[in-house]
Amino acid sequence: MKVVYSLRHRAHHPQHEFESSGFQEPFEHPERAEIIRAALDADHRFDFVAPDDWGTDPIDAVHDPGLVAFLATAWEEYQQSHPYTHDVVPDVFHLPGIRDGMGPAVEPTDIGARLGWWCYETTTPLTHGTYDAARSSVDVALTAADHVVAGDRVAYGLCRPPGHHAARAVYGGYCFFNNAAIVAQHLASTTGGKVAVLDVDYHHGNGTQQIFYDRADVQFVSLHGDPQRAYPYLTGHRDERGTGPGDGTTSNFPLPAEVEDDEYLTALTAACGEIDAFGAESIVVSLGLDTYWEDPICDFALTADGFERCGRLVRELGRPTVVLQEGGYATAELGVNALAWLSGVLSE
Ligand code: Q9C
Ligand code: ZN
Repeated sequence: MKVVYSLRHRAHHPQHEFESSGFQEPFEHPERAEIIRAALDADHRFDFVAPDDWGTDPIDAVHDPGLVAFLATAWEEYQQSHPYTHDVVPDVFHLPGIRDGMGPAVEPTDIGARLGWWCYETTTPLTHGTYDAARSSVDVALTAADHVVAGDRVAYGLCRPPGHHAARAVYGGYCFFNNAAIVAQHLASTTGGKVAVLDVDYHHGNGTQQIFYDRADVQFVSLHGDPQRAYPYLTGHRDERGTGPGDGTTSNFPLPAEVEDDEYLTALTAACGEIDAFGAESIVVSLGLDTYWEDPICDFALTADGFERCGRLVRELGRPTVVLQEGGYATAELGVNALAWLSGVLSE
């Protein structure tokens, strides 16, 4: 299996994460990708390749072009008023209630205010190298997709930063550009066939769901912690099924805390059944490993053996598959867990 990896991910390295009303050590840090790289590198079944440069057009195909333009210069612009700031974070957010009954807001010009226009929460700092890392993550994803278009049954993009919380015009949840959505759009437009995104990160992939919510040709299927208790709280309920031409092409499986391998695999079997019934010709997997029992910020209870079984189920769908890394914060176990999931998807 091809593994697409770039060391440019390391350029995104926040010092702090403002979460639960305090500064934490960032959960999303460079070591995550390096642990996975080392585990796959030591296994002869994986061939490492470097990403190609895809430019910004595939990003603008799913995001507001203003988001790319903003992220390209925001960190440097912020330094003019706040020199030597390592982690740039908004402090005033654009919530619709602020202008309720007075018509829509217009994008402010102040850089601090623009941060809260394009970003929806406090745990996703911009650092000096964030834009470069986020661009490289997109390149990694698209290059993995390219190998699948060229005939590989499956390829893995070791994306970092992750992507599935980035919506059309806002970033957050450790995500800047929605790698999975960019790949799904690329596959849909280059192959002309139906594409399914299977999102197995612990957190609901709000960004991916939103981007394809009215689309008949791209299906979004997600298993995740119930938004009643789990980030991002506002999306991922069972009754969110798509809209307009996309009515029925979104499927959500919110799950209870402490869900174990067997119960999870039952839900994943149902999710895969929906992909089969939709008739997807290719599959993009948003692979979060934060469903692991020891994950420090989530509450599922999957094991490495469970991950291997999950990979096998996806394998049984028999479609060309692009697997993209999303979350997973039990750092020491990430290599073993990624290897387990990918071994499952490689099985015969
Ligand atoms: N107190 C991914 O796994 N923190 N993103 C929520 C709630 C953000 C997770 C804090 C979690 C984002 C890709
Ligand atoms: Zn997650």
